[in-house]
Amino acid sequence: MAQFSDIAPLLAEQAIELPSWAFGNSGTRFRVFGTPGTPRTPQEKIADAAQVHKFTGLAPKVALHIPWDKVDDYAALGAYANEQGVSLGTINSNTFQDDAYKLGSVTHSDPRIRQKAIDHHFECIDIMHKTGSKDLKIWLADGTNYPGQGDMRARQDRLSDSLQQIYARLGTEQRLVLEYKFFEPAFYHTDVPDWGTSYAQVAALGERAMVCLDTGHHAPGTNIEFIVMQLLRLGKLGAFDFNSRFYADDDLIVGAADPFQLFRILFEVVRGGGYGTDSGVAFMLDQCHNIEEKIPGQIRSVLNVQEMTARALLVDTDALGAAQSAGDVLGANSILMDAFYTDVRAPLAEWRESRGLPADPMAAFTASGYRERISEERVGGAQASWGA
Ligand code: AOS
Ligand code: ZN
Ligand code: ZN
Repeated sequence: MAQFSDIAPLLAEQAIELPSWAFGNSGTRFRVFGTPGTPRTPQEKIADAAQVHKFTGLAPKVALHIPWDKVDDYAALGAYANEQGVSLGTINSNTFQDDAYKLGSVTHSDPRIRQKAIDHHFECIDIMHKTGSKDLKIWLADGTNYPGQGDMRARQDRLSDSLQQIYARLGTEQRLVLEYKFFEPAFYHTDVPDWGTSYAQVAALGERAMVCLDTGHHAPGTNIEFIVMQLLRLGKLGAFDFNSRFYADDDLIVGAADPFQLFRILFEVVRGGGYGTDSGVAFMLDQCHNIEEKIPGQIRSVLNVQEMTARALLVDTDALGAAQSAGDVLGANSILMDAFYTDVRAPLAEWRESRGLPADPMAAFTASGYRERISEERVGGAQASWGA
């Protein structure tokens, strides 16, 4: 197995983008629970996200969601983020909260509604120019609930046409990443249900259109690391939305439900050249914290990704390759498992200290008094929820 000292420099290349919506109140359709100190504005969400970076050094960017993070002056918002020690990242569009989109957005049969959805993406691209964002992330709620309700083929054709118009509007440094999800909110068919559909759509657009893989968006039992391998092989893995799931799209803390799966995914990321500053794969979290505190929840999440990345980097790939070539089934498996079972928490604590970061980010955040300060300061005004 590789030594921790061998992989330490690589760990410095890790950057995990945080979703602004993780800092707002969240819940299920049964109840949204409030937390003292919850942000009321996009600025307060960014300030909270900056705490995660301050204590972990892992999360230099914050992804925004339009219109949840709508402001008058995006350049000023970007400057504010920089003052807090972070910068603005991916812009997420939203075509799922407007009555007009009940039967679809960019796939809608009514040209006026389709245009409204396309125009929303144009607005997102205008914002990206002001925030300096590279990626436009599109997740669509489009689909149908009953067989016969819609013409699936025509909807796919309209999707293709809409995406072409959006893609054509991007600046030369900007990318479109198309997220897939197998069901919900539509229950019979979804217009972008799987990686194959997303791949087919983005491949038709061009080089700067990529697939976004949300780890919670697959049927139980899906071999997600196979999809990671395939998309990297095809040069089309643009971004991750990391989270974990026990049942459906649970949006729980990444690595909480199945750390081994996270390890397997990250091993394929490393194996396929998807790790590191120049890899072109954006690591993002897409989580909601319903009952746990949000800033500690995000700290736990980025540390989980870091721990599994370190373990994935520790795999002795030469020995693994040799075992695979020799047909040594159990030997190959045990080489992978050796790395997975390596506890990297102590060396990572040392690694953090060597970089001027706290050995225990969670304890350092608790000791900082930030939680108490925002609980006192942020009274009045409406707390941000998962939406606005
Ligand atoms: C929805 O299920 C998708 O995961 C989206 O990426 C995201 O959660 C939503 O757009 C909120 O930003
Ligand atoms: Zn997502
Ligand atoms: Zn989701």
